[in-house]
This record gives sequence, C-alpha cells and structure tokens, in this order.
Amino acid sequence: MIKASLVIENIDNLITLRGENKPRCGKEQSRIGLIQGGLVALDGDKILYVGEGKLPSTIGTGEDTVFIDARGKLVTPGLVEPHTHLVHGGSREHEFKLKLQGVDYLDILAAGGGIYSTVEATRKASHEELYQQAKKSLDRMLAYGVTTVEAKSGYGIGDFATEIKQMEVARDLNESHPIDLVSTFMGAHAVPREYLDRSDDFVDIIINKMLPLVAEKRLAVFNDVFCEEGVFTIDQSRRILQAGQALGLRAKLHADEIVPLGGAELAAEVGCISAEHLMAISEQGIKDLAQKGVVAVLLPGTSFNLQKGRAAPARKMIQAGLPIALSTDYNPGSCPSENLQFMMSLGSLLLKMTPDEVITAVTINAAAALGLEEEKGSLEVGKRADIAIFDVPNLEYMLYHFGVNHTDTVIKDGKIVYQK
Ligand code: IZC
Ligand code: ZN
Repeated sequence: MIKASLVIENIDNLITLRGENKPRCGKEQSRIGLIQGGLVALDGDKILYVGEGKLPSTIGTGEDTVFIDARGKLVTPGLVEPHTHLVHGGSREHEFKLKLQGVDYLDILAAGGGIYSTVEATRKASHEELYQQAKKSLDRMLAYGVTTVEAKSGYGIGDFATEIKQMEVARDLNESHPIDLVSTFMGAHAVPREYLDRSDDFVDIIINKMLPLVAEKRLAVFNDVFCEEGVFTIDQSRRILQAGQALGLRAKLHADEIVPLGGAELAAEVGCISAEHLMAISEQGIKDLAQKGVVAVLLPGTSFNLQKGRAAPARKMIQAGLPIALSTDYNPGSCPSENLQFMMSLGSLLLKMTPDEVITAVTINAAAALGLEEEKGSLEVGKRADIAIFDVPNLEYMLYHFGVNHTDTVIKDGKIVYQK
C-alpha cells in the first residue's frame, strides 16, 4: 500500500482544472473541475490522489503523514505568473506625480525616464542587491499563492553584462527560493539612447552577439521583444524573434500594448508561445492568434495603472477561441505590484472575465504560456504538488473581496512553504 506524505482533507471547494494538459479556450476556459467536499493526497513532490470524500483503500497514511484540514477553504493549483520584470534595481515613484498629471508612459520613456531610469539603477546595483530586492518580491508573490514565476531581463539594454547579471540572479533565486523561476531574455526592451537614430545596428548586436551567448550559457528559455511605437518595429521584432528561435529560444512578444502596430499578427506569424498585453489588438490579430493557438497573456494591473481607460478585449478574445492567461506584469513602471489576487479581481472587474475563466487564466493557461502545462497548472495524479489554500468560502468571494491577501497555506513540491 502506498503511504501519503501529506493529505488535505474536508476541502469545501477544490478547483482541480482537471482535463487535457493544454491551454483552455472558449467554453473550456470555464471548466474548472470543481469538487465540493474534496481531498488531495501527495506522495512527496507529486500528486497521488484527487477526489471526493475519504482516501481510497489503496492509499494509507502513517505517523509522519501531515494532515491539513481545509474546512471552509478553497484549494487550487499553485498560481502561475507568466509575465514579470522581477529582477531590477531601484523604483520609479519619482514618476508617479508626472503620471497623475497625465504624462504618458511612452512620453516619459522618450524623455529618457521610464525604462531608461531603471536601466541606470539596475546597472549600478550589485548581484547581491538585485538578488535581495527580487527575493523580497518573490516572498510576496509566494504569500499570494504563486509557485511559478517568469522573469525577464531587459534592464541592461546595450550593456550586456547587466543583462547577464539579471539572468544570473534569476537562476540563483530559482535554486534558493521555493518559487520556480523561468527565465526570459529581453535584450530588446528599449533602444539604447546612443542608438536611437540607428536602431537597426542595435538589433544586429542583439542578433549577432547577445542571443548566441544567452543560448550557449543557457541563461533563458524564452526570447521577448517590446514591439511598440518608438521602441522596436514589427520588422525588427520579427528578426530578433526568428534569430532566437534558430538558437532554440522560444518566442514571446509584448504586442499591441499601447499603439496597434500589428504585434498580435506578428506573434501568430512567427509562432510565439504567447502574445502579451494586447490592449490595442486588432480584429485580425485576434483571428490570427486564435488560429495558431497562441496564449494571450493579459495584464489588467497595467491597464489599471496606465490610467488610459482602456483594457484588452478579453470577452471578444474568449468568443474567438483564444486561451487567456493573466499575470501581474510586475515591474517598477507600468505595474509596481506583486499582488496576483488583485489582478484576478481586475480580470473580472476590468476585463469582464468570469471567476471561472479567471482561475483558469492563472493556473493551466498561465502554465501553458510557459510551456509547463504537462507538469503544472492543474491538480491531477502525477503532476507537481504545487498547491494554494485560500481562506475563502468560494472562488467568487475571493475575487469580490478585492485588494487583500486571502492565502492560508502554500505547498510547493509537496512541502508547506507558507502559512498565514
Ligand atoms: O520598466 O516600464 N512595459 N516594459 C514594457 C515595461 C512595461 C517595464 C518598465
Ligand atoms: Zn512586460
């Protein structure tokens, strides 16, 4: 008889997301596999049993089995964050006043602030300083129920040593912190100011010098570009993404965030795993992404914080059959918040997604945006024992009671790593 290492029992609402290990779209995005009166048993770092009522007779317990009583609670897969700029130096509260006066995010960037200001702070910071600052954020994310986080570089831009420093910090945190980190190279986050009138030369440097080294040192699994007016064009983005793909780096794209350039169409054309932001996506872009099965990673905290009264057309996307994931976009400029639970509320309040669609968006679909849907994002036998327990009577309550942390317990790889 197999002995369970940990048992969560008497679960009022157990959201399993059971089903196929692939991104859920259309009506499937609402199929959350709810079990009322559920139980989950673990065997070390893997899920051993998920079901109703009591343990089946084939599974035993012993003196060292840990029991968690989840009466009155909600249990979900550990939440997944597929889009963050986690590792960076400094902060940008000095730009808050400008924003309140209505100064545009892209105008602050064009004037040499914004991303450029964080580039300066990140260049100056030591590995240890960046590590400690990012660790503080990761601790917060874990407390919100997050067990997997994607982290982008992109604050070195012309300075490759800083890009490497960011990715090495992410690598070290992946080893030391309970959260799993997935690294994305984003050398194309802004054009260095000295290259502003010859940005193609900088694109050549990324393609010929940076990408080969990132691939050789295995510092990242994804390659991302900020395709935006005044940043990188469609043609430049295409060249950078395809050069990464040729080296084995899967493509992601910051697409149609502020100005509709056709980023979604490009993401579909090159076969990106995900297209992100999409506040200004076109009808054609929605069709193209749906046809190619690209995951749309929406970032409602950024829409909220940019204060433009606009958000991604999530309902249209779901109707068109696009799988939607949600994330914080945690970064010091457009979304300085690690609170994924708040983003989930915004998913409903701003993007008009149902709570069922939202929980799918931060679990199996978010895992799929990172290519991890086979091992994470749902609670099924054999998958990783990454689990969040929330002190709420049901999912609707969690999104409705917004802005606070509802986490009770977080389990990562079968171990309790956070308790309220
Ligand atoms: O630091 O402003 N949008 N990149 C693209 C960001 C936001 C991060 C930042
Ligand atoms: Zn971003």
